[in-house]
Amino acid sequence: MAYETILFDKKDGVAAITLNRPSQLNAFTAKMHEELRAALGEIAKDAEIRAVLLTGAGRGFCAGQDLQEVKPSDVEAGRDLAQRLDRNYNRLIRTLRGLEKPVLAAVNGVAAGAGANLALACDIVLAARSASFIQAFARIGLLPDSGGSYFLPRKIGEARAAALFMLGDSVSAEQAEAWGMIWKCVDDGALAGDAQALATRLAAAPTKSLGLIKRLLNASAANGLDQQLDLERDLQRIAGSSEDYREGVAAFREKRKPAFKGR
Ligand code: T3D
Repeated sequence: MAYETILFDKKDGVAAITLNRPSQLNAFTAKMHEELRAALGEIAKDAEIRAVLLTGAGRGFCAGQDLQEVKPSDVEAGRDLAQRLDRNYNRLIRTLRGLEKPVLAAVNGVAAGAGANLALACDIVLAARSASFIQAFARIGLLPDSGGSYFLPRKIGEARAAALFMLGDSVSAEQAEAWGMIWKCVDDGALAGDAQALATRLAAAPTKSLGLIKRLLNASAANGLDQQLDLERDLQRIAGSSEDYREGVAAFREKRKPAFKGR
C-alpha cells in the first residue's frame, strides 16, 4: 500500500516505518495517524515481519501533534482533545505496546511532545548523539499524553520526570542514555546503519519469545511479585512449547548457530 505521510518498507523480516513530513519535523496529523494504523495493521498480520524499525525523515524524529492542524478554537467548537487522544494517540500507543514483535525506535533528531512519548513506548530506543527529547506539553498549556506519564517516571524516576514535565526542558541523547530513558546513543553518522543492523538482529531472534517478553514487561508495572511469578510460569509454558526453543537447545548441544523462525 502507498502512503503519503510515512514511508513503509519490508526487508529481511524488518518493517521500517519512516515518519515523512520533514518540513514540519514529522509532526502528527490525522492522516499520519490513519496511515500508521494501517501500516501497523499490516505488520501485525504478516508473519514474515518479525521486527519493526521506526524513524523520522530529515532532521527531526517527530515534533508531536501538528499545531497547524489543531487549534484551541477547535475546542471551543466542540472538538475536544480527549476525543483526539482516544481516536489517535491512545490507539497508537496501545497498538505498539500490544504488538508482540520487537519495535525499535531510531531517534534521528528532536522528539517533542507526543513524538518523545512515541519513542518511549517503543521497546528499544537508539538515538543519534545530536537528538533530543522534549516533554513540550507544558510549554503550550497541556499535560503529558501518549503514555508519557506512565513510561517516563518508570524509566527515569519521578523526580526527573516531574521536572521535565513541568519545565519542558530539552534532554540530550547522551543525558537520556545516562538516565536510562533510552537504550543507547550513537554517533549521528552511525545511527541508520546501527539501527538497521539491530532491527535485522531482532528479526532473526526467537521473536515468539520476544513478543512474550513484551507481554511480561507490560504486566510487570502493575503486578506484584506473586502475580508476576505466575505470569512468567504461564508464558514460559508457551515459550517452552515453541519451535524456537527446540531449535535453541538443539543448536546449543550441536555447537552451531540457531536458526530461529519466530514460531
Ligand atoms: O492536540 C491534541 O490532539 C492533543 C495532543 C497533543 C500531543 C502533543 O504532541 S502536544 C505538543 C505539540 N508539539 C509541540 O509543542 C512542539 C512544537 N515544536 C517545537 O517546539 C519546536 O519546533 C521544536 C523544539 C520541536 C524544534 O525546534 P527547532 O528550532 O529545531 O525547529 P523549528 O524551527 O521550531 O521547526 C521547524 C519547522 O517545523 C517550522 O516550520 P517553518 O517555520 O520552517 O515553516 C515549525 O513550525 C515546524 N514545526 C515544528 N513543530 C511543529 C511544527 N509544525 C507543526 N506542528 C508542530 N508540532
